[in-house]
Amino acid sequence: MQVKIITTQPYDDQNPGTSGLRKKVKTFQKPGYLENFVQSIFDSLEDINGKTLVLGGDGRYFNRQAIQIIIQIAIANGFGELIIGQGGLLSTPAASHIIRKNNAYGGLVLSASHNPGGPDEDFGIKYNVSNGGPAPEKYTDEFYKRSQSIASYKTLDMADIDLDRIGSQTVNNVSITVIDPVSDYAELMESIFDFGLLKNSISSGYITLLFDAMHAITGPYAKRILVDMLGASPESLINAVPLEDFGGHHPDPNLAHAHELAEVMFSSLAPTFGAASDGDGDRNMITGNNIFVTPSDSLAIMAANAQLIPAYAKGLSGVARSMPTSQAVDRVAARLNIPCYETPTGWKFFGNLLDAGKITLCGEESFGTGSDHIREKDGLWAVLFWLNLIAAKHQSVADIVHEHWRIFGRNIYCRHDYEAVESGIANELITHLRKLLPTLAGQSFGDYAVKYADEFSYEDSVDNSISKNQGIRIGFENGSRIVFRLSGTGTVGATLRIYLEKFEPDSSLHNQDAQVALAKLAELAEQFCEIKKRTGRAGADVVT
Ligand code: VG1
Ligand code: CO
Repeated sequence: MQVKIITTQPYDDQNPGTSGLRKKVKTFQKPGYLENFVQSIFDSLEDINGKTLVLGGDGRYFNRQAIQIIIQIAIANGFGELIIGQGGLLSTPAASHIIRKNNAYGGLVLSASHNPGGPDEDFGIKYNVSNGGPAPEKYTDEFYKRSQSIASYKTLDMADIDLDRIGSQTVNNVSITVIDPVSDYAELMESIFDFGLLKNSISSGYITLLFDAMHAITGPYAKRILVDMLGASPESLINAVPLEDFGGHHPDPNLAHAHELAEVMFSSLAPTFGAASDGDGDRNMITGNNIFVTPSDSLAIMAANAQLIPAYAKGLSGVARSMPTSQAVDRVAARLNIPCYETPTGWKFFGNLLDAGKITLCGEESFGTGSDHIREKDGLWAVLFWLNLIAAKHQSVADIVHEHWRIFGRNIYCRHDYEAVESGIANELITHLRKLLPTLAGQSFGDYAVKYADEFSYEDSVDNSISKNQGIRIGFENGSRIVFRLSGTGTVGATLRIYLEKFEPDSSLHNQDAQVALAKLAELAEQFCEIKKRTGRAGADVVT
């Protein structure tokens, strides 16, 4: 088949955000839009000739069409092998593992994660490098630069590949293999956790569970691992059939969007453990009978108990968290006498630390936790980690959390999101905060004396790259913090995230409601940024 060179015009908005390029499906369907971005990626990469590329997505609307388009561009650009998840499906963590396992050159993951799907909703594409992790900024900057001057892309006229049939075929000397999307990942999970113990705890009835796949990618993964391998009842899974529009919901595992799960977990019918995962399977929400575990606490608890999990029995080399994530894990690291790194938001910043063996576990407040087993956050891994902890400690989720707070104190934490704010208003707000910062140092607001007020800048300790303007933070003498950031994953206007954190050492105060405990900080946040005043809104759209 003849390679065709198609003339194209650049689009000016192909700048990848926190996790790849995310836009409305309608944008991706504009002539040459997807093609331009994929070609810009391939143009930016060196020596792709004959190399292996992994392809898969979260199954959202436009996934199948996009995979066929990418297959043609990849063949035309000289890749030697394509490995594709059956049905065009791969969870983000499975894609990361498959890249690593096959020593692939890289992979393209099609997902807009927790954003809704459907013809009028979101689509996304992300390039992962050979370590299985999201491309670092030096790559994404290059992709963007290339997209601004692209004049043509390469493709082929070829029949669609049958994505549903597992097996290999050769097209234009390129080997194309459709693989089962679950098997390799399930095998990896079995090598990390004590499946024997988990099976016994489930069959004896000590652990009962409910997993909400939110009609997204983890349905088939959860069925294979939790039901087929570990013996949980099929009723343990809800919304387990992946749908192109996620049933019309946001596949976002938090108490607001995973409300079906939340209702059961906060009722008399609650099983011992409940969890949910997002569109592409990299996020997790952990709950127990009448308790919700904040992602920041989850990371800290995992770190404190990791030695109970077979793969981490030898201990942790270090831990890392994104800047807005609560400092609960810092306390654990100090106790374990291991390093704790603070990185900007986005999993790509953990890659170098993981590759260098500087950290074993890492996480973000946005329902993401993971380890050195792959280079993405991993929803089902977190679920299995918690199940393994419950089984090994023979404690309920609530007991594990309360015990942790007794030992380390509680970092009371909450995030307020104001979504789809008009971009002009959001930018003015940030400019206003930037001007305010130098005036805050040394000021006191009731019990809150400002210790520092700055904009987070990160220097990677492995390659010394510097990332500036990674969030505005105001820290107080009593350990409390307020952080402000604009989201880099939204597709409409701007989303302002306000992160509030307060340390509470006194165990008699550990059971207070987070919103009550953080009320004063929320008031200060409004005083500083004036989001309600500027937008006329009564409050945040989502509180997690
Ligand atoms: C959000 C989260 C961030 C996460 C990113 C991708 O980014 O805050 O922690 O890494 O989503 O997660 P932002 O820029 O909107 O705050 V996922 O599950 O969308 O791949
Ligand atoms: Co995700």
